[in-house]
Amino acid sequence: MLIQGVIERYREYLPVTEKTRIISLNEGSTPLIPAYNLSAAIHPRIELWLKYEGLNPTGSFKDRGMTMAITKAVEEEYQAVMCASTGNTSASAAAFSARAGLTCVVLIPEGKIALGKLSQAMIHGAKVIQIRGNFDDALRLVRTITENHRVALVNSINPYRIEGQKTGAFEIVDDFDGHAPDFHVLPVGNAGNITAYWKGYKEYLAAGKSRNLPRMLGFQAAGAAPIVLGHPVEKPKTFATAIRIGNPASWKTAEAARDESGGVIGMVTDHQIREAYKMLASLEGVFAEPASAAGIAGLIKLSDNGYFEDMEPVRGDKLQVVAILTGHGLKDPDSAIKAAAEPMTVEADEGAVLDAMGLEVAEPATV
Ligand code: AN7
Repeated sequence: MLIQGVIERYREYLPVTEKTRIISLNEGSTPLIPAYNLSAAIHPRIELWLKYEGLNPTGSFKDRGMTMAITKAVEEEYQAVMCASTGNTSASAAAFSARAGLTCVVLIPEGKIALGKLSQAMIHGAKVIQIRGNFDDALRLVRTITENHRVALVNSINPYRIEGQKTGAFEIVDDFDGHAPDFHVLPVGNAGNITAYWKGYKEYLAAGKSRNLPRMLGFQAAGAAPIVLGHPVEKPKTFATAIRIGNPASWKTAEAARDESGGVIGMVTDHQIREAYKMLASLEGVFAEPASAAGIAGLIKLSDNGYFEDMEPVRGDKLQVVAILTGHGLKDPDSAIKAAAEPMTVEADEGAVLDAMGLEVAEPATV
């Protein structure tokens, strides 16, 4: 079967009609990868799966919501769209807008978005405007401008974004042949994704496609943890720039996902995020961006605190956990280079290379 995007795959659950012109890059249908090594490193009773959203066309989960938002912007005859972004939303909006022939304007915090994301917004021809302020300032401006002008807002406060993103939950349940995992782990920034996944799980249960619901476990960076602290953070700080957000737009629905599911929204330090980021890459061969590793860091923290000790699996003898790896590691090469060991430089000489490899130069063979 030909690969298709999330609107075609799940059209009966989405607000489209036969007449809708679908703008798609064949997003979604991302792999659910078993993480044997990480599972063993975290807890003997945990069976961890990684949903690798970095393999979407623009390298992040944002494509699921953006195909829907841009499709509807075209249907509603907008000529231009606009978003605030810590990077991935802008990359996705720029790509889908290019495909649809729409003008795309992105507002980003100056100097605080990863190189890969900036390069995407630029090459797809978006009008990139850097502001001397943070994401929350940018979103405030975008809300005001799109209220007063005929420009579609494509941040996740646009309900079509949430509709598209909920398809991630459908895919997980479909991959597991009709059940949700015991726990669903993900990073939380503007809180659209946790809102969308919870909506998707509930809709699939109601439709009789899933037998159960997961507990939702969301994690913010400690320097940008408004939901955990219970108040907005004016100057959010973290090296995981994707989730450097101090006043999430979907705050209330994130709390509802946590409370209705019996889950947790916690926080992890930059050190814990960096360790999880390296573990993912070195133990599993999966390269995700720093923000994505916040979920894994949170899972490790909960496990270390004994959270899973009294938990009973829905089936089998393992606690099944799905972690959403929201963005590809190549989005942010600077962070990878800083976190990893420096490469060696030697003369172009066999002896020098063997020496660097820790091997000895072979003695000439004796007859
Ligand atoms: C890799 O691109 O907010 O809680 O403007 O890029 O749904 O916001 C990105 C967020 C997690 C948090 N992981 O998701 C943006 C933006 C990655 C991200 C999040 C983002 P939400």
